[in-house]
Amino acid sequence: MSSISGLVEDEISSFFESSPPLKNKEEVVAKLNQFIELNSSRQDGFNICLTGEKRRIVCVTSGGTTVPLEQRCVRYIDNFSSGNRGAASTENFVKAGYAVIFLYRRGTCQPYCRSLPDDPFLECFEFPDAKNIRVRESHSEAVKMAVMDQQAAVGEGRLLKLPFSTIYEYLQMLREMATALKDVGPCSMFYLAAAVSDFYVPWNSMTEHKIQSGSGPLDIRLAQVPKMISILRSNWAPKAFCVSFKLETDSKILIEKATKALQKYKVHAVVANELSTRKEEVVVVSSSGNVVVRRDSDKPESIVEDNLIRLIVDRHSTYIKENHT
Ligand code: PAZ
Repeated sequence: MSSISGLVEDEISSFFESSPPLKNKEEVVAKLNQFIELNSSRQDGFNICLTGEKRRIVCVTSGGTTVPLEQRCVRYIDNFSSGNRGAASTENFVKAGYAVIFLYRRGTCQPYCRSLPDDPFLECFEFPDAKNIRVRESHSEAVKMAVMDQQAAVGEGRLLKLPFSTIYEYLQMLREMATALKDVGPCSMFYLAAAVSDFYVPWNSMTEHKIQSGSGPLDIRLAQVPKMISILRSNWAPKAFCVSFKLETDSKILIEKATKALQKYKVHAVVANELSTRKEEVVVVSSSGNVVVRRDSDKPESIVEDNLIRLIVDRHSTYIKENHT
């Protein structure tokens, strides 16, 4: 694996050095280590395991990062992502036998909750009398399935959920995660579906207090966020299988941009998707060619992630076979 240039490394170091430290770092690291230890000691013979292979662990990132404009943040720039892709992919990875670290933006879509209404508490429950609360008949099946599936995944130690909001939190957590997963080697995977800010206001050039509106139009200079995929691949977790995502709104440039990302960051696959059709189809771009993956349109319940994760799991199996020592 070729290492990244000194310039990129300097940019990455200065990003982290100037970031506000993660508030709950010890807690995050402890949860991560406990989860990884539990799962990498398991050889539970689930259907995709190779002989002697440990349980696979995937880190799924989901939702958009925010860029604060003030240190005591009132305003921020956001990145579009509902978190649907990450949540649906997590469910499919758990079903395929993986342990999933779900790194998600606070408030975005959660695994097993896709069939629930937007405001489940207010819409799913009713009070037959002052002392009791119960699920409305119309939602009982969806609530039962959501609760059972989530409790099973967490109970079996297959799902760890860690929230972020800002670009600073996301990248620090990603680094902790990659470092913690380093020894899991080829059985680990990064599935980077989060929509990560490309531009940000460096913490030390950010105003502390709320920007005042009295002084006319606002000029803000945004710095470029260093691309962390390169250091993830070369230093943090070089043996992990790595899938990144490329979102475009102009379908004419999508495949070209995804192909460039594949070559530049040396990931194993790039999932290319166009904003308006992302729930119908994606293209998996890799060195073995481009594969269009579609939702089964003849099955109303089908989602594109069912077929996407099947393909990614297959590719990961091949990668493990080729890299297993
Ligand atoms: O979260 P969602 O289901 O609304 O959308 C998923 C997505 C488009 C954010 C994801 O598939 C993706 O492409 N993420 C990477 C975005 C980027 O290029 O930064």
